[in-house]
Amino acid sequence: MFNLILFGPPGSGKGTQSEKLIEKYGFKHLSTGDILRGEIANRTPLGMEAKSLMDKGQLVPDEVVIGMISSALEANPHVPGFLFDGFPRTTAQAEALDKLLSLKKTEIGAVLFLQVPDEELISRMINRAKTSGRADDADEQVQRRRLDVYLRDTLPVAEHYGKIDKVVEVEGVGSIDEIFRKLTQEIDSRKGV
Ligand code: B4P
Repeated sequence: MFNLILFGPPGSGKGTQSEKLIEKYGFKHLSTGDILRGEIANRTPLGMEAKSLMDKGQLVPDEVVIGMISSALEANPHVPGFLFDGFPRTTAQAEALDKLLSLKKTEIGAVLFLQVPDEELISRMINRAKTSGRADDADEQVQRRRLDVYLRDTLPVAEHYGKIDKVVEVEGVGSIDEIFRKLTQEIDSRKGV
């Protein structure tokens, strides 16, 4: 089993690249953002709680997302690997993920870290707002808050995995295919393809 974290700031292209990676490698895609937006669309109590936080650019509580990931791991015992997209977003989430994977006798193979400058991130979110209908994309103040939350709460996750030499920085600016090629090179060299 080879498990991957696609890591990077909001709007860095994690969702975009995940779609291509799951098609190529057959990973089970676990996007906490997508799962939460599904809960919102279904108007579940969890979705309603998450929406008010997400619309403000804040993170959903750790115990909620850890519970979602734990259930998803249980529900998928026979997959070639998991692709975590948008998770972990805090050190507490990373520590919980490590424990959950070790119970399954597996671990994170690599953390691919998409590098994109702030101004490019803002411009991508503004563009995505035109089609996504996402409240967290539409307002520049919320976009800036998401970047602040990322720097404060999420960047330490890269330090967590850096200590065990799992982080690989990948340039996230350029064409989607070019970035995909770089990601697949890194995966293939680690999977031993
Ligand atoms: P997410 O759904 O994870 O979304 P994201 O970080 O905004 O975007 P992503 O990096 O996937 O960018 P995309 O490919 O779409 O999070 C949303 C919210 O959910 C969070 O703010 C938080 O509130 C909550 N949440 C999620 N997970 C959580 C967790 N674990 N804990 C707590 N809260 C959590 O790309 C962005 C845009 O750029 C797209 O329009 C795309 O077309 C474009 N693009 C992509 N690649 C490009 C390229 N190479 N060049 C130009 N444009 C490109």
